[in-house]
Parts: sequence; structure tokens; C-alpha cells
Amino acid sequence: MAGNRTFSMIKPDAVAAGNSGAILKMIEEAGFRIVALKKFKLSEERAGQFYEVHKERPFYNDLKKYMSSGFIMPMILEKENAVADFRKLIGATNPANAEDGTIRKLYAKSIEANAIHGSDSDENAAIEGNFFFSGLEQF
Ligand code: YYY
Ligand code: MG
Repeated sequence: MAGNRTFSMIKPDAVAAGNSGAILKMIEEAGFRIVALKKFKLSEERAGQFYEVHKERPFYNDLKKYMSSGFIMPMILEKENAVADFRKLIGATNPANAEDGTIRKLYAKSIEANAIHGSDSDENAAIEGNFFFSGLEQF
């Protein structure tokens, strides 16, 4: 299965705006199978752990607050070439630079509140999936 899965998370702005259903529909229509999915709120501490790699960046504190400001929907997705194809589907980090038809172009509000996360490598997809889901949930 290695290489065929990625990790995603619908972020608080998109869940609060009522766009999670439309985003899940886009994900499924793009050929991804939802392997695991849940919805809950992160503590600021857990949000900080998820984005630990960015802890020296100037936006880190705001990002932790934002990511714990409302419900998130983490999920594991399966498809051939999942990581790269999913990054293409979500578009650039800054929605101002995202291509037409991408999830971020359609639903992101700003570079911070950018609607959705997608892993950037197979290795990080596994790490991030394991952060949110037990082995039992990833079968
Ligand atoms: O992988 P991706 O989400 O597209 O971007 P990253 O460079 O990994 O940054 C993670 C996350 O941090 C981004 O989705 C929004 C936030 N962020 C920010 O608030 N301000 C920036 N200048 C860069 C990133
Ligand atoms: Mg990233």
C-alpha cells in the first residue's frame, strides 16, 4: 500500500463555513477512496505538535491558535500516486496563487485559513496518518 495513501485534513475555516460536504465530494470525484475519517477539535498543544516542523516560523503561534479554533476533519485517502495527485487537487498554499478548480482556490479564505491540508511526501503521509489514527483505523 506504500505510496498509494496520503493524509488530509479539512481545516476549521472550511468546516465552519459548511464546506466539508462539498470538499469531500470533490475528493471522491477526483478518485480518492476515504479510508478513515473523523471530526473533532484539536487543542492548541496538539495543533502545535502537528505543525512542529514549522515551530521556528513567524506564523507558528497564529497557526496553532487557528488550527485549534474549531472542528477539523482528518482523513486518510487512497489512490494511485496519492500524495502528488492530492497536492494538485488542493492547489497552492496561498489561495491567491492556487489554480482555478482547486479546493483552495474555491474554498480557502487566506494563506492561513486555507481550507485543507495535504501531506507533502509518502513519509509524512504515514507520520501524519499515525498522528490521528490508530493502526486499527487504517486497515
Ligand atoms: O503544505 P502547505 O499546507 O501547502 O504549506 P506549508 O508551507 O507546509 O505551511 C503549513 C501551513 O502553515 C499552511 O497550510 C498555512 C500556514 N502558513 C501560514 O499561515 N503562513 C505562511 N506564510 C505559510 C504557511
Ligand atoms: Mg506542508
